[in-house]
Amino acid sequence: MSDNALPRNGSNGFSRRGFLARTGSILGAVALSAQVLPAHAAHASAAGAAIDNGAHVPVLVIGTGYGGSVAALRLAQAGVNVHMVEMGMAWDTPGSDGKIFAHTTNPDYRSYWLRTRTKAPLSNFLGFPIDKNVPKYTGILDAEEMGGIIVYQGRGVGGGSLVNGGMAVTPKRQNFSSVLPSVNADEMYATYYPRANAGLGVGLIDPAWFDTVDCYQYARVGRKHAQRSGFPFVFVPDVYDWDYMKQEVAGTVPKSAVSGEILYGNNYGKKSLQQTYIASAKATGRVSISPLHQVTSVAPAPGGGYTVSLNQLNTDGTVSASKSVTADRVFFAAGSVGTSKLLVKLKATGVLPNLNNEIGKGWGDNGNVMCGRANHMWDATGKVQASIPCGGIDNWDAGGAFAEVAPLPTGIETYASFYLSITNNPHRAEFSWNAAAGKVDLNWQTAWKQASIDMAKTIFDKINRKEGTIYRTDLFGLNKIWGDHLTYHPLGGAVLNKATDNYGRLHGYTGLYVIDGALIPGNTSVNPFVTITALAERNIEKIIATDL
Ligand code: FAE
Repeated sequence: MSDNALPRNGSNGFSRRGFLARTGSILGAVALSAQVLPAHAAHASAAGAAIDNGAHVPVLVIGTGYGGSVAALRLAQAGVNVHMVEMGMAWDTPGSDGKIFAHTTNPDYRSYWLRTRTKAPLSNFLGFPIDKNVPKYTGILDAEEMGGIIVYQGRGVGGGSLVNGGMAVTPKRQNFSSVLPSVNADEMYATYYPRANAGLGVGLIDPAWFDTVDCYQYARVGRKHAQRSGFPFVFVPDVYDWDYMKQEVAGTVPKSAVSGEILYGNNYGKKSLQQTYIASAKATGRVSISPLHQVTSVAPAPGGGYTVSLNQLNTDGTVSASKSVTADRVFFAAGSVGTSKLLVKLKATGVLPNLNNEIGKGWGDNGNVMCGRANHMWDATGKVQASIPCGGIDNWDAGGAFAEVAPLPTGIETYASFYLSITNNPHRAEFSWNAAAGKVDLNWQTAWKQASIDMAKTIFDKINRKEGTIYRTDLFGLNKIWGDHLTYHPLGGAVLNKATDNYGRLHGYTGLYVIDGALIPGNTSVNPFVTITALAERNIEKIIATDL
């Protein structure tokens, strides 16, 4: 979810009746049935014509998340025609309920990437499991199980911006040298972070409004507890349209954040990449997009450039057509996991043998770990909670943790405070080719999260001691305090200045580039997409100036 995750039910929050119905069904009184797919596949519509078999394009971008969208826009503005290939759907057509995206509380066929059962990040509520059966569909959120960790990723035109909470955080300047050691910080903070923030449409909540509005009571409780224990509480910028949220509260526009939409898409209010970089890229007339096309191979073409193999997907995940196209240049922007998996496979299977031995290395989870605290009755967190977090607790320098105060918008008063911490976890994993299974593995160990738990505890043990409160044990299973099984923030696998040069040019192959979260060595000290965007802005500027 935002960088949060909530079990809820009913389009206007987790109603008491809905909650009872759900727990009843979980207890066996009523079986949860799979929803039925609409007769005709909504959402499969393409943003323009799909690429033809045999086509040649000057630039092909694999993936439509942050890195890919920056590359497409800036190349197009420089006069280069770009084709973007995206394995997920276009997400531009309403379903039979009139909405493009399913509600958080009522996941349906739109919600998960080719799963038959939901895999909510926060799997339990009051100890009861909340997952349910859904039809297999090319839905918006991928809960990709990579050995010791579940990596949540957005699927569709806009990548992670479709599902995330929009928290748009620039790392503190003094931490930047550990985030991207080979990058000039002066340039980033003077030019590329401001450019990224402008391009993304980042804004800050009005602090006076924050102090009064019901839907941020949970965050005010979070602030009070942080400050009473001596921790700084900082407002966190977001790409959500704050004026729109005020109108939601006033009841003058359809509700999204205030009704708890998040994780499976926001129907209103959030400036995803579809509304920002991708809209600008399309407006140049030089960018076209093929949704439901998955890249399977990139190989040197006999006459120069690269041959790119694609599978066109049906909405049940089956392949409707295999295509082969050529491109003079290829940008890998399939996200940390997507780019790493492609490159590791292509190197190991001899398709791109000259890639260097750094491919697949330096992967981290941005130290993500979740927890909840049980408050006293006098510290109610509110029935209505805006799904967009707006503040965090900063104990990075002293304890290695930055904790978002996240919503738990169940629609009932839970007296719970919920947090997603980003921690300075030192562990890095490596992707490798598993020839027997024909797939790429990641050697992350669940036990490595203990470092993150210890860092998060520097905040929450102290708050619990001060407030006389305890951890919630009902959110991630029975008697389980820590959500240590997942990440929302995969980073690394083709690290800048190691697998690539200092601007993302892959070693070994002229005209192949990495331009997404795979470049960042495992941690950004805050939520990552502003840094991914700013780094892409920096790199594409250099590439346009020198390579084209
Ligand atoms: P990404 O946005 O993942 O885009 C990659 C795209 O490539 C995807 O659309 C894929 O479907 C596509 N793709 C992959 N493989 C292929 C292939 N073989 N062929 C064709 N297409 C392919 O990459 N970050 C923040 O900064 N703030 C937040 O509040 C926040 N909240 C989050 C909440 C959730 C639930 C999740 C899952 C993530 C959140 N993130 C947040 C993380 C953020 O969305 C993520 O770091 C970026 O989206 C990564 O950007 P990339 O450009 O690397």
